[in-house]
Amino acid sequence: MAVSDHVDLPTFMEGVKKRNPYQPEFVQAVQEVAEDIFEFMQDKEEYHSQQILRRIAEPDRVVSFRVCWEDDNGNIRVQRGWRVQNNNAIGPYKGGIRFHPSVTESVLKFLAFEQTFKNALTGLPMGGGKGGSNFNPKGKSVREIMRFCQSFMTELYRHIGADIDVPAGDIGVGGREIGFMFGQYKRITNNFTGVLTGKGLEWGGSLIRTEATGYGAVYFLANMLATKSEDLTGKTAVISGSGNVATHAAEKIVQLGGKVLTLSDSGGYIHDPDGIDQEKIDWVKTHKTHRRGRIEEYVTAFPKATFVAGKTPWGVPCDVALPCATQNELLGDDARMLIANGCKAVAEGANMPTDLDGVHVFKAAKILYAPGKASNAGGVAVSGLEMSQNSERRSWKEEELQQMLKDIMSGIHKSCLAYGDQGGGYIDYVKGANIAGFKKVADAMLAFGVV
Ligand code: NDP
Ligand code: 2IT
Repeated sequence: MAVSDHVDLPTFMEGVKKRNPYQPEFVQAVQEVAEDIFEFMQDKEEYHSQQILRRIAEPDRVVSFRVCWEDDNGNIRVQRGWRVQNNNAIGPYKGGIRFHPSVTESVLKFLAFEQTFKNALTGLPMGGGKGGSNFNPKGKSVREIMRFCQSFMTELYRHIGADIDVPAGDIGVGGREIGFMFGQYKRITNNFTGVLTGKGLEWGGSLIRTEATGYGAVYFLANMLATKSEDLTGKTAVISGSGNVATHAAEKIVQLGGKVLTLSDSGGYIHDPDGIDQEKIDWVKTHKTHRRGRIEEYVTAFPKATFVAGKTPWGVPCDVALPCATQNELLGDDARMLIANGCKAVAEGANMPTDLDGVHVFKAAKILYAPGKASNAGGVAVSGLEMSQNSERRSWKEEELQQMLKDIMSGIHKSCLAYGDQGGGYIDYVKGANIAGFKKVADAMLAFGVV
């Protein structure tokens, strides 16, 4: 018997913890997946003997580099940059770039690991990767952001390529930053290629990429509700975050007849009992994206709303909840509070917003609960469609893309049902997503042998 054979879950996790000291986010993400995969693998000898999960939980490579830039006062600033290339069994590495002071190797490793399963779920040929820097864009001038992005790309360019690794946006990286990075890539390589997604429409971007993550999360939520013969009409929604994902999730909830009660940022949350309608969402988009303002100022523009400093919005009673800000923003007690207040469904727009305690609470309560790797996959899915359009050197129509996004989200929902249906009307979407994503990557890895 090979030495690898049939270690149990606690022994496997001991090893992960030992090999990744001081990387709690990465260990957490692996634990959440391993809990389901160990059960699934029980009678599947080959996955064990070939150590497939052990190999997926060890990034293909982690590139770490120094990023020097000069601020507007002439000071030399030094940041850390990374690209984690987790797994390319089913396609080129693919995943966003995050600029936030909380970025560490652990955070990017968890995100690249999650991305591997998420990208597999989309049905498109994309492997998993993630990159970023501990650079804090808040309070920086546009020229400083540009210089930082250029410096970041001056190293990153040698590790990426349209058929190698295709980055995109994430927290702190939107269309403006993608523009600066694409400009620098093109300048260095003299190569106009689909090496980044989330590009502007004039230079290779795809329609609906900006909206896709938030819209996709709400399509997934609607798919879950439909299993109970329900829809979003008249439902109240609590949303965290006020960036790309949160504002587009809010927009789609409103379009489908729901009422959005909250949005938030790292300063706290706003609660608008009248509902955050399209006009108010447009105000938030302009305020947060163009004016780089704080959500707190919402109450000045819309005085019926209240602002609660330093808190997350999970105590506000609602029918559905969408955490769309960041990892570990919804803890076990928040999950218990949501359920006590009658929340029926949770769809994660962010990556790993719910901590392990919270995940277990949602599973035990058997509510409709979609993990980010399933419900926020719409963004990377449309990124995949942007890659296809770039390869074809053409742009598809908005209606075509809208339909493809809906179909992809329904396809992910079906995959979750295939592996997560527990009988008695309960679907464990976490289990369904983990197994469906794992199986596709694992079977490709088996085909390649020991590499
Ligand atoms: P944005 O930068 O557009 O917005 C991030 C939002 O989350 C802001 O409101 C921000 O508040 C808040 N936030 C960020 N970090 C923290 C923190 N540590 N504590 C509290 N609030 C925080 O990012 P996105 O909307 O693109 O990303 C949000 C989430 O969605 C992330 O988890 C990301 O990985 C995930 N995601 C994004 C996709 C995309 O296509 N963009 C695709 C799939 C997932 P503040 O302004 O105060 O910083
Ligand atoms: O977490 C994610 O899926 C993203 N930030 C989007 C990645 C992408 O390549 O579009």
